[in-house]
Order: sequence, then structure tokens, then C-alpha cells
Amino acid sequence: MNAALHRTVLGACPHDCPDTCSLVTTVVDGIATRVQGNPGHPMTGGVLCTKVSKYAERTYHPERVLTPLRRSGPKGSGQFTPVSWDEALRDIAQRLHGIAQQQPEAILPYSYAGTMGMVQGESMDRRFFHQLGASLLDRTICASAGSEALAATYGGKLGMRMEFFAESQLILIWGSNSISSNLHFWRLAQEAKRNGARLVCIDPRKSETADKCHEHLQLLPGTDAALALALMHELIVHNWLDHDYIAQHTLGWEALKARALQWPPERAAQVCGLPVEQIIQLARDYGTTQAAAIRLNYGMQRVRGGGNAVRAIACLPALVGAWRQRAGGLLLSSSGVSPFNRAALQMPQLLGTRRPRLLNMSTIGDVLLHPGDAQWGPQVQAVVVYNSNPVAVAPESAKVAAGFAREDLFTVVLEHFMTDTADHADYVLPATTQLEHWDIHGSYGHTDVLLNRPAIAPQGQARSNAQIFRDLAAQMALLQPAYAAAHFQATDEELCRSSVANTAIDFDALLHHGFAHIPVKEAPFAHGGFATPSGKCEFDNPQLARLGIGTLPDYLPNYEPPTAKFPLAMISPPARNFLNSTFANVASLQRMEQRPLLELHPDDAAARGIADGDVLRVFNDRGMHVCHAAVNGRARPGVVVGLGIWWRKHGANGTNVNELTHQQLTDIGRAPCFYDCAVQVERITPATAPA
Ligand SMILES: Nc1nc2c(c(=O)[nH]1)N[C@H]1C(S)=C(S)[C@@H](COP(=O)(O)OP(=O)(O)OC[C@H]3O[C@@H](n4cnc5c(=O)[nH]c(N)nc54)[C@H](O)[C@@H]3O)O[C@H]1N2
Ligand SMILES: Nc1nc2c(c(=O)[nH]1)N[C@H]1C(S)=C(S)[C@@H](COP(=O)(O)OP(=O)(O)OC[C@H]3O[C@@H](n4cnc5c(=O)[nH]c(N)nc54)[C@H](O)[C@@H]3O)O[C@H]1N2
Ligand code: SF4
Ligand SMILES: [Mo]
Repeated sequence: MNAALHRTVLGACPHDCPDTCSLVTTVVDGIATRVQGNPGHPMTGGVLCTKVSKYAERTYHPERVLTPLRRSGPKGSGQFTPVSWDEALRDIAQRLHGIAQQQPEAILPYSYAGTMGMVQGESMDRRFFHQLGASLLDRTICASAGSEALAATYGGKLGMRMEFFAESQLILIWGSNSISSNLHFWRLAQEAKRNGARLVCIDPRKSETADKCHEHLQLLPGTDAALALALMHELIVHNWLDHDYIAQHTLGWEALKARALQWPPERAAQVCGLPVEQIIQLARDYGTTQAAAIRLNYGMQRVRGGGNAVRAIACLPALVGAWRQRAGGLLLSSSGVSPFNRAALQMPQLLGTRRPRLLNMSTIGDVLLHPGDAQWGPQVQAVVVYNSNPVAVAPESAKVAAGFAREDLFTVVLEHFMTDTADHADYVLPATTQLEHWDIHGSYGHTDVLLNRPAIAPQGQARSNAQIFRDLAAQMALLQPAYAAAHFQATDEELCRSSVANTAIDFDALLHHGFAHIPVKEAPFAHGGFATPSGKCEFDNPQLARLGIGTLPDYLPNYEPPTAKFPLAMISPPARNFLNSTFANVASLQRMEQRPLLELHPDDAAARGIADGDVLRVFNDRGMHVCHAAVNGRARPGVVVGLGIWWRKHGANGTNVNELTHQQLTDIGRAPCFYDCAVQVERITPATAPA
């Protein structure tokens, strides 16, 4: 083969996944033929998940949006006409300028983690909106309950190094389906298992991960804090405590002890719906095993008491002194070690003295439907969406869809595909994929930095997000001279470089190797040194009183406990072969996930005359979702599982699971409560079933 036409390019997986894999893309004659895991990157180990192995299929998908599109039918109809970039950019700049002249806060950017890259995710876009004085977005949809709870306990997002789980003797996989959402951690857990470690899964669903652990505690959703408090109770009464660590490195021990002693295992067993022996046994294992590690993940914080639950669990390693060794402790997120110079990328100084309001992305339905008033501020008149698909992923989607369907709302969506959100746009702008642009990435699982080089030319007329905001700024400069400044002209590669300027990361080394390790301690809290104001692990945190919640970890019952009318608790964790709503339109992956499903326990199914494969309606006062029953042994009694996140328009009645979820927020972190949701389920008779 001609070497000049055949090359490999190093990149980084852009998705919202803790593994942040190093990619090797093979390019032949300018076409990406394969995307593989980099064998030279220790965490990736040459392995990718199934979905990203299909990244080339996604990139060359026949339905990619490849030109700017302007709406030509009613809002939400999905009817568009191709227009030139010049025309689209000029019109968008004029519309945004017109609104900003009156009320800049009537403009709202809406973005999340479609790409986790620093450049395509949070650089030129932020500069653009800061200069405008647009409303700020509170980015809470995924992790803020857990993140803020962890910060309130440890002082930041820091924990065990992922690689040392391989040496642990006991691993609690708590609220996470690692095989599906954290594959490279699962490889390490397997290694530990081969070395004799015991693996315990704590999850209301008998997940693929639970199948492969030694023990599974199949608790009711939203009851994790009760379980953690009962574990503390047992540690205390059996004196499985590291008194020296507690005395030196924690704050509020006496108060926490008094709280935990109110939680004998029998009480927790009732709340959690677990056998009491299982709780007692877990406490014994945890209290008597050296190198006990907890892989906590975000799956358990999507309920009213999610923040408190994370705080309760985060206390455990300090009680037993697990932090003393590198293979003990807890990991929720490692993103606190991020070296990036965010202020240099985002330039908040462009706001000047303006302090725009902060709108919560998790209540986007209510935000878009708010008429505006003196206290709340102006009604939202324009929204610019990128790296996100809120019509599918935000809670209470009937309201989200109604908000985006407002004829008077000016909506711009930067996308690869005609998602549910893009269908509601006035303009859709074609964005590049990770194979087509520069970017630089940290991780929330491991502690490396990765550079993503473009492997192929942009498809069609696609432009990178940063390029689109750069081009919009150039149009705005004709209307607002401040947009002519040099910082609106920095290239994507320059932005990558400036993100690590004056840090421990050498950009030129990244250019050669594709990744670099951030220097971090092997056992971060072996000698205390928490990043809290007290420097200790804060069991008791007086700052929390301002949120109107207790300062000690507590069990807060769900907003929506099952009732006679809606007797089933619904959780909606991600499907293995999708990434949130990304990949839900890739044919090979769609075939693996088959169709929107609701898993039910055989007893709950039988009580409703439901058999595997039947068509169901799942409903509550917010809406109704039609899908198929899966009586596959994964759901526990009283709990149903709607695996997500399908596109609404692929649903039998044009909905997905978020038709049923609500917009109430978590105790800490203002995050959505996707897994705190009560529903009823009925079989639809064949005569009334949709085709
Ligand atoms: N394949 C795949 N991987 C992904 C994603 C994806 O969509 N698909 N999404 C990515 C994103 S954005 C994120 S935030 C992470 C999420 O990753 P994790 O936080 O690790 O969560 P999941 O793997 O989604 O698993 C959540 C698990 O929590 C369980 N769960 C639900 N409610 C409760 C509860 O109250 N208590 C406990 N203990 N468990 C509960 C669910 O049954 C599910 O098995 O994964 C990322 N990785
Ligand atoms: N019921 C329920 N709802 C949930 C969850 C759940 O577990 N249950 N999980 C929640 C969680 S954890 C999260 S993180 C959110 C995720 O919500 P989102 O962040 O909205 O994630 P995705 O659905 O993957 O949508 C990302 C979109 O960004 C686009 N994109 C990717 N790269 C680029 C790019 O470079 N440029 C542009 N312009 N676009 C790009 C993709 O095509 C995709 O349509 O969903 C939440 N919603
Ligand atoms: S989604 Fe996660 S596991 Fe899959 S390639 Fe990306 S980083 Fe790796
Ligand atoms: Mo997420």
C-alpha cells in the first residue's frame, strides 16, 4: 500500500464517559476507515467500547447535516431548506444583535457534553456569549448533585486513582453499570477479581455488572443514604474504625456517630427493601477488609436526596482509614486535577461589570415557557443549542418540546444530525465530528490529558463549534465593534495550546504522543490534606445550612414514592450501546438495542397480564410513553427500568422516558431527579397498539 495515502492519526474520544480513550484513526485516501483504541495509552489498552468502534459509521452516516438549513415549515415540523453559510450567519447575527439591543439576557446558550473537549465545548462559545451579556447556563443535568456533595465533604472532585482499583481487595460498585458506562474501570475490577478481590454491586437493577459481581444489593431507588448510614452503624458497634484517622483528619465525628446510631440495619433494610443479613454482611466485609475501595458513580444521585447520599457514602473510607493506601478509598470523579486554564479559554472578563442571570438547564421546559417578569427577568427570546439534545434528554419533555415549539422563539442548533431538538430550530448549522477538528481533553475517570488531531477534512460544509462562533463573531463585528477583537480570531489549534499554557502539560509533547499524565499523588488523602476549608473530611459541613438542608448526611425520601395510583418506581439508566441520545440513530447500534423497552419484574408483569414483548403504556400525570415490555429478570419488584435515551421521534407515540420525569431538583447541586419518578403501566391490547 502507498504509505503516503495510508496514515494513522491520534485522537481522543469526545464522549461523556469517564474513560476518555485515546483513539487511533486509520485514514486511507482521506477517508477514515477504522477507529481503534490506542494500545500505547495505558488506560485505553487498545480497547474501545462497541459504540465508538462505530464512530466512522456515525461520521459518514447518510443523514449527517452537511449544509446550513433554514426552517421552511411550522416550528417542530422538521421542514428545512439549505442556505449558504453567509446567509445563515448574517441573519443569525442580526437577530441576536436585535434582541441584545433590548435585553441581552433574553438570549440563552444551551450546551452540555456532546463533546467533552475544552475547545469545542467551552471556549469560543463562552467568549461569544460573554461579550453579548447573554444569560448564563447552570450546567446541572448530569453530575452537579454528586460533584457539589463531594466538594462539601472532600473539598473537590478528587479520589482514588483509577488504576489502583486493580490492587483492591474489596470493590463496591455503587450506582454504576460499569460494563456499560465505564468499561476500562471494569477491566481493572476484573483484574482485582482475578487477584482474589470481592466485587459488590449496589443497584436497583440487576445490571450486566451485577451479573458478574460476587454480591448484588438490589435496593430501592433513592435509598442509598439509608444503606450507608446503616453501614456506619455497624462499623461503630463492632468498632471497625480507624480512630486515629478519624481524630486527625475528619470534622464532626461525634455528630455523625449520633446520626448513624439511629440507623440499625433493620431500619435500613425496611427503607431499602433489602434483607437485613445482606447489609450486616456488607458492613463486615467493608469493616474488615484492607484496601476497600468504592467506585461511586452518578447513577445514584439522580433522586431528591442524591447529594446527601453521596455525602453519606463519601464518609465511609475516612471511618475505616481506607485512604491510607492507594488501593483503598473512593472515586466519584477525578476531574478536580484538571490542569486547564478555563479562564483563558472562556474569558469571563468580557462580561465587564454585567452579571447576567443563571438559568438552570435541568428546568429548560419551565425556563422556555416562563413569560418573564420583573423578578425573573425577560422572557427567553433566543436559544442557541450545541453539544446537547435537550428535547430528548431533559426532564418532563412535553414541556421542553412545548417550549421549543414556541413560534416566537428564535432557535439555532449546531448539530451533526436532525435530532429532536434540531427539528425545532430556525437554523441548523452543520458541525464537525471529532474526526474532523482539533480538541484537547481531560478526563473524569483517569488523570491524563489527550490531544485530538483532525484525521479527515470536514464533511460537506461542516465547521467546528469554535469556528462557527468565530464566524458569528465576525458577523457581529459589523454590528458591535467589540467583536472585532483578536480573541475572537484565535484558531482551534491555538485554543488547544493556550488551554495548557503555563501548566505541567507540555503541548509539544502532546503533539507527539497524543497524551500526557498529570502529576498526581498515589494516595491523595493518606495523610489527610482534604481541600476543604478545615483541611479535613467534613462529615459535618455548616455551609450546607444555607441550602435549607441538614449539615450532616441524612436519608431524604424520594419526591415521588410509589402510591396506589402510580405504584411503580421508574429509573431510566443509559442503554449500553447508546451514549445518552448520541448513537441512537446509528443503525448497527439501534439493532443491538432493538426498540424502546421497559423492564418489569415478573410479579409486576403478571399482576398486569403483561408478557415479554407486549406493547405497554407507561404513564403518570405528566404524560404517557408507549414501548415494549422486557420481562428479563433485571428489574426488582416495584421498580421498572426504561433504558434510554431514545430519540422521541423514534418512540411509538413520539415520546421517550423523559415524558414521565419531572423538573424538581436534588437537595444539593440543583440537578434533575430522573430516577425519582412514579408511574403506572398497562398493557395495550393488540387492537389499539401502534404499528
Ligand atoms: N454506554 C454508555 N455509557 C455511558 C453513558 C451512556 O449513555 N451509555 N452515559 C455517560 C454519562 S453522561 C454518564 S453521567 C455516566 C453515568 O455513569 P454511571 O454514573 O456509572 O451510571 P450508569 O452506568 O448510567 O448506571 C447507573 C446505574 O445506577 C443505577 N441506579 C439507578 N438508581 C439508583 C439508585 O437510586 N441507587 C443506586 N445505587 N443505583 C441506582 C441504575 O440501575 C444503573 O445501573 O455514564 C457515561 N457512560
Ligand atoms: N431519563 C434520563 N434522562 C437523562 C439521563 C438519564 O439517565 N435518564 N442522563 C442525563 C445525563 S447523565 C446527561 S449527561 C444528559 C446528556 O445529555 P446531552 O449532553 O444532551 O447528550 P446527548 O444526548 O448525547 O446529546 C449530545 C448531542 O451533541 C451532539 N454533538 C456531539 N459532538 C458535537 C460537536 O462537536 N458539535 C456539535 N455542535 N454537536 C455535537 C450530538 O450529535 C448529540 O446530538 O442526559 C440526561 N438525561
Ligand atoms: S465512550 Fe468511553 S469507553 Fe467508549 S471509546 Fe469513548 S471513552 Fe472509551
Ligand atoms: Mo451524564
